[in-house]
Amino acid sequence: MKKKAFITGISGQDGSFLAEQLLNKGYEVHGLVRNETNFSFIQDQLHLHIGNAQDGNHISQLINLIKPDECYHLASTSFVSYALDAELSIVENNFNSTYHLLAAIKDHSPHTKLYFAGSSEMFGDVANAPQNESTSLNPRSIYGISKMAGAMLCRNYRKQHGLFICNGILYNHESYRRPMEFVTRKIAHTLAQIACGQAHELVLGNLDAKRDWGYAPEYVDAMWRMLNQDEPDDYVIATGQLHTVRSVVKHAFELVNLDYQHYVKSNEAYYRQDQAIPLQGDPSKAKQQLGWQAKKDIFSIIEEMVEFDLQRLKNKEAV
Ligand code: GDR
Repeated sequence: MKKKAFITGISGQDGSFLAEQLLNKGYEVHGLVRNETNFSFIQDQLHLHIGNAQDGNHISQLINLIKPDECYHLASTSFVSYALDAELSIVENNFNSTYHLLAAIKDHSPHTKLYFAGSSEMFGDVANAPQNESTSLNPRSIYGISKMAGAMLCRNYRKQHGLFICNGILYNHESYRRPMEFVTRKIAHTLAQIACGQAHELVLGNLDAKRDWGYAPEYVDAMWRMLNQDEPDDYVIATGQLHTVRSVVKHAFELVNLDYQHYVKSNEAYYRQDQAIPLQGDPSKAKQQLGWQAKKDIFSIIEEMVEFDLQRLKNKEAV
């Protein structure tokens, strides 16, 4: 019999790559979507359910109906903001949906294995780099706080109810499917516009900010590997390499033979709070236990993203 997977957030960057990989592995793939918009060329192979991850009754019905072998909880507000007020909706979105899924699995489908999409933002203000699974959580954004709360709830359900739940602690992971608000896609998209004469400048925040960036399709493979171990556990998924925003921008502009210094401006409006010690992951546990290792570096990733956006503009396709 086909294995069944249920993905919340299936229309997002990670959800869509994961759905493709699971279909290729022969899974029956179900996904939760907010509305009936077309999002992917594989849509006709998927079982899509319209609804909201915060609707506890609906989630409970879906889990009871599908009884998936694997559930990937990717739906969340994913943009990191450091404004701590007026952001109750981020906590509600990211925490309540996790609670509803856990309760539904416990009550209706305890054999379901759950993947929770945690984030390096849960580490927040760190004392040391690189960080691993034992590093204390000290989030500094509402997003990080909401993810930490979700991950803690997952750990407790795993321990108290014996459910198979894994927390992935994922560092930044990019692709041409990244939405525009994230820095890599902002760079690729605006550069393509500049190269096609449709824009004249790229305004970014702190060019010296450092990140540990990897490739989204590889990171969703790590999610699947976690759920296909004998025992549930938590894993840091990262490249272990830090690069500055500046080095990525410079490389991107060189691809179209332009000097970034003539086009790129830095505006403090886009600055984030300073981070003395950067978020840099130590993926040794994932390598040892999952046989997983990041392959594509941020420079090849941005190349792919720039090529994609140039092609899209040339074909006059919508973003
Ligand atoms: P991040 O991703 O907040 O790390 O969260 P983002 O791409 O937004 O920022 C990466 C780094 O670039 C710097 N930066 C800018 N960022 C944006 N968005 N826009 C700019 O103009 C700009 N200029 C410089 C930022 O300061 C930051 O240092 C991502 C998300 O995917 C989260 O959901 C996920 O949990 C974490 O990664 C791990």
